[in-house]
Amino acid sequence: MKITIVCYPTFGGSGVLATELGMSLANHGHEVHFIAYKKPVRLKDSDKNIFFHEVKVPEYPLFNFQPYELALSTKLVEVIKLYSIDLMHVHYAIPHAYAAYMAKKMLKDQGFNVPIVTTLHGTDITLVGNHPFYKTSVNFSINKSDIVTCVSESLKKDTLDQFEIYKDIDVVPNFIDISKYKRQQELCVEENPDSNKELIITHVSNFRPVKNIKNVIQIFYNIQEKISSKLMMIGEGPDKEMAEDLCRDLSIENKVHFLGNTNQVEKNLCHSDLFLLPSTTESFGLAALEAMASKVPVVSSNAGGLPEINIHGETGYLTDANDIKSMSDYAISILENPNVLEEFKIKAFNKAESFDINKVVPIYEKIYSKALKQLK
Ligand code: GMT
Repeated sequence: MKITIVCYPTFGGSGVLATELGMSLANHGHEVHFIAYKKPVRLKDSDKNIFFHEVKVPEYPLFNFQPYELALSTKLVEVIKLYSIDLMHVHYAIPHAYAAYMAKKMLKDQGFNVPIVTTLHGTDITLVGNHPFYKTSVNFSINKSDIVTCVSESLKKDTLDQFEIYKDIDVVPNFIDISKYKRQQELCVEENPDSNKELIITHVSNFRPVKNIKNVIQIFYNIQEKISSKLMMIGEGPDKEMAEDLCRDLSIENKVHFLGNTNQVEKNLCHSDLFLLPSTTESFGLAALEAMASKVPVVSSNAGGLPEINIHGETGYLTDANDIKSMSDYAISILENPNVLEEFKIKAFNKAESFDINKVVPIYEKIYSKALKQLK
């Protein structure tokens, strides 16, 4: 099959997932064409069957805002015709599903019939998409997609509650390549065989307000009072400076390391003992799943789809997003006893295995076949 994947090229979960999916489809022999405004950060150059097409939006003084959707739909039409593409898979409704619908209409006019699969990721529904400025268009483009998928049962419910959707929505969970994490764990043990080390707590995100970064720092503050530990903060984003200030105010700046963005999160996670994710909204929590695949238990909020991944009392614990005390107590209860920690690590990894890439990518392949069949 020849597939175009439209996604955000950034470190955010939707772009990461779309890139991993595309690379896996290419491994399965499909021809995959990524379309984005920049090369996706996780996309490897060397992969065969993979193409990248950049959407360029030239500056023009009349435009206060550059018309990205226009440039994207034009690029879709061009690529689909040039490479005889069978199907568009767009990740994140805004503005990708909207641009795909325009492309589909233009192509139809020229005698090409190309279906759209839209995957909803979270903030496109729960935060941005339902804003009155966008809602009508988001609702329209979801309904006009040939197949709609979303990444958790919780996001499906939110979508049906907040929009008027008359299409079926298939839940296809996010995934990880468990073999990659297993390999990394072996390397980590070789590099650092001494297990009597200071405990490492990790947080990975885009440091946006929904990630509740302030709580990550507060929870770590409580942990380090009882347990010798350090905190690794991975990512970049608007609340980073506030978090750095808070660390200084609490005099823990020497124990908190801000590492910036990374393309190889598994290398940091394999040395970690606990992952914190107190988000106020989280449709799935790919970062939590990546931690679990690295044998790291998760203390998280119970928001959105997190309870579908993180199992309370088994792979970690869940509380309300602002219940700093319970999160701190739960974290300490896992970390203070090496046997308990080991048990949580094993269960976290076992749960992550159920989200392995080999289980999930074939579901997308079936969905593509269904979308193509529906055309006939
Ligand atoms: O978490 C973010 O702010 C980034 C956002 C994105 O669109 O990349 O992540 C969303 O999609 C991920 C992949 O499906 C999910 O794992 C995240 O839970 C979801 N984020 C939110 O719902 C806040």
